[in-house]
Amino acid sequence: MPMRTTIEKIVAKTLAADIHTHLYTPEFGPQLQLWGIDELVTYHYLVAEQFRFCSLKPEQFWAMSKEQQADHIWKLLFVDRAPLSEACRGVIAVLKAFGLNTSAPDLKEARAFFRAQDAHQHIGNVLKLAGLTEVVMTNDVFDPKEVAVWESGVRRDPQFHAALRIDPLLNDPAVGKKIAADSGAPDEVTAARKFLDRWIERMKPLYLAVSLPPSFQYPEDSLRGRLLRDVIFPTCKANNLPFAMMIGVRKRVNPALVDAGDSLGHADTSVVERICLENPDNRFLVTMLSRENQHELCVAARKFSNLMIFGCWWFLNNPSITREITTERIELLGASTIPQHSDARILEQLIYKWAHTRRMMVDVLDEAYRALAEDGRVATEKEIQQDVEQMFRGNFQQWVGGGRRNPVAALG
Ligand code: HDL
Ligand code: ZN
Repeated sequence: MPMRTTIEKIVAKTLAADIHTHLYTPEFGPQLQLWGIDELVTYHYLVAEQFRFCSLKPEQFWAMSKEQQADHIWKLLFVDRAPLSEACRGVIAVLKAFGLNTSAPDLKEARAFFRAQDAHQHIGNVLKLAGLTEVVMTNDVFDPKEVAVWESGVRRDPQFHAALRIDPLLNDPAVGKKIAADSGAPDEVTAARKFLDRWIERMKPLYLAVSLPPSFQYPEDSLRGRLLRDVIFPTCKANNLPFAMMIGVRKRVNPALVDAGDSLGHADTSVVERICLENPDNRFLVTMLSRENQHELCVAARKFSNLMIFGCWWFLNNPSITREITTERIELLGASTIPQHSDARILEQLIYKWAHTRRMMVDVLDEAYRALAEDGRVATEKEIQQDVEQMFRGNFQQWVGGGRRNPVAALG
């Protein structure tokens, strides 16, 4: 069997763990658990794109209902022109996966289809179509809507793991002060530790996570610097939890676009190296938003085995760039990284985000194994399977399961 055919077969059938999404189970309610065609077509990536083709002002767009927004975007980006962008192609791929008309003049058929789905059964269908064993949520304990669900004692779905996201605590000094004031603790550090311990106990997260600006520095004479040093790193170590840092986002460069208004910047990768060096017993998951930072991150991961790099985040999740990043990761790090996460906000996005990832992985792996063969060693089917399993699931399972890599037999 030709090498490429073997790779295609293995990549297609190997299930993946999606380590970063914004998805929820139905128990979290319709404001948090997003699915269906109106949510797909009003994804904030498409909200940003539609402003490029019309003269609507943001306030006019936001004044429309969700369905009116979806009808407007569908006509502008999918009917009046070819849906050419990655985010547009994604919606088309989802419609095709469910056998719906990808050239429909309106959303009537799609709306009827999604409305006819049973929420829980639909989740199972989508995970199967996407080739996933599980997903990790992004649980914002500073969102009153989400806090209310946790306090109601939400039923935990074994395929939807929790991740404790703490952006406000680290990026807004007022939040640390408020936690201290509310808890009556003597200072922000003590209060923050108690706050996190309580949420870790309740949520049982697989990791703690934060997104950080390009200007992020450490050590830093700031509340964030003190919280990282005196609370986050010790808390993660004490609970044997990885800490995920997603670095490089510049929030709301155009506030009027809301979630569609964020941008990126080049960050200082030496900060990641310093944090890994100073916290050898902590495990870190890191991704960065600037394409140039991704190459620097590959080199950092060669220096620190407590650094697991993951995903082609956000503006990097486009085939032209994911191919470059995944190739340089394999060239510098072999199969020891987590190539992709979906970042899906709407359930059915899993289908296209993972289909596009698998399409890219086949090309990249085919090139890598061909080069290996030309250099004199033909990888066996078993070795290819082992590499794909490790990248799709094994590396993450090791990382959240304690980080032991191929435990070395105890030295005699
Ligand atoms: O901070 C994050 O987790 C980002 O992924 C943002 O949610 C961003 O808006 C996004 O959806 N990116 O894909
Ligand atoms: Zn995200």
